[in-house]
Amino acid sequence: MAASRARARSSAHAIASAEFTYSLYTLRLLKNFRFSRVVVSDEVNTALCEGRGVVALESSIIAHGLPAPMNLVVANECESAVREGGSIPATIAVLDGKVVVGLSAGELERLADPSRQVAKLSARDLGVAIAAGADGATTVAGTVTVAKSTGIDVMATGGLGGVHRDANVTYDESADLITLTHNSVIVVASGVKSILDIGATLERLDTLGVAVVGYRTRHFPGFYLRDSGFSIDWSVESVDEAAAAFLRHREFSITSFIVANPVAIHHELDRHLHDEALESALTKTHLEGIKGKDVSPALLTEFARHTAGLSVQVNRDLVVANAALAGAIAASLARAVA
Ligand code: PSU
Ligand code: MN
Repeated sequence: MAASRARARSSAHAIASAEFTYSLYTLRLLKNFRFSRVVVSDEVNTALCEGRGVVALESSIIAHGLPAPMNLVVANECESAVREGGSIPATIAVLDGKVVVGLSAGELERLADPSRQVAKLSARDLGVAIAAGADGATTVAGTVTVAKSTGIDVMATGGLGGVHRDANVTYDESADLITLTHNSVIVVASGVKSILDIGATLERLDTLGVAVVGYRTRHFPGFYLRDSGFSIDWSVESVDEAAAAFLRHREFSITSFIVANPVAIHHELDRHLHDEALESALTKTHLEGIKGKDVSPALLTEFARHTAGLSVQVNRDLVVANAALAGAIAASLARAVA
C-alpha cells in the first residue's frame, strides 16, 4: 500500500517534471523564434533545457588575442576542457548578423581565419553588428551580455579587460568592467591582463560592486604571472564552494562574480622577462599612437614578440585551465539548483 502510494507520488512527480521540461523547451523555442537573431546550437539548447552545466566562451581571444594557427587549437582545447569539467561549451560570436551560441567546428575555423577581418564586439556593438549583417568576435563584455540573455550562468576567459595604465589621461577603461555590473554570471579569469593598471582595476571592481574571489588563493593573479602583488579578501577552496557563494551573491546583487584562477606554477612567465616585455610593449604602442580597441591586441602581440612566443604559450595554458575550472563550476551549479 505504502509502496504503491510512493510509486504514484513518484510517477506524478515524473509527469510534472516532464511537463515542466517540455514547457521550458517550448518557451525556449518561442524565444528563439521571436528573437531569431540568436541561434542557439542544438547541443547547447538541450543542455540548457535539461539543466546541465553550460559555459560561455568568448571569441575575441580567438580572432584578436592569439596568433593563427594556434588560436584555433586553443579554441578547441577550451571546448574540450569545458567538457572534461562536466559541462557543455558554448563559444559565442556573431556570424552574418546572427548571434551564434555554440559555434560549430566550421564556424570556429571561420572565426580563427586571419584573412577574414572580423570585428571586435563589445556589448554596445552587438545590435549594430547584427543590423549590419556583419561577422564579429565577442569580448568578455559582449559574451557575458549574450550569455546572460540566453540563460548561461558561467563564462571563461584568459584575462579580463580593465583600467589601462594611462587611463587618467585617455579614459581607457574596458567596457568589460561596466558590463559586469548588470549581468549576474560567474566569470572565470586569471585576473586582469597584466598590461593594465591592476590596482586601479581592482578599485573599480570594488566601486562597481563586482564580487572577486580567488580560487585557492588570496593573491590576485597577474595573468601571465600567478601573483599581481595585490591581495583579495576572499577565496574558495572548491568548485562547490564557488557555486554556492555565487548563488548566495545572486540573492543580493545583480553584479557578476569573478573567480580568479592563477596560471599553474610551472606555466607562469619569468617575472624579469615579463617586466621587460611589458615595458617594451607599453613604449611601442605609445609611440605608434595606438588607440581604442586596438590597444589590448597590440600590447599582447608585442608581448609575444618580445618573449619569442612564450607569452602566447602561457596565455594558452591559463585560458584552457580557466575553461576546465568553469566547466566544473557550471556542473556544480547545475547540481546545486537541480
Ligand atoms: N583574455 C585573453 N586574451 C584576450 C582577451 C581576454 O587571454 O584577447 C580579450 C577579451 O575579449 C577581453 C578583451 O574582453 O580582450 C578586452 O579588450 P578591451 O581592453 O579593448 O576592452
Ligand atoms: Mn579600451
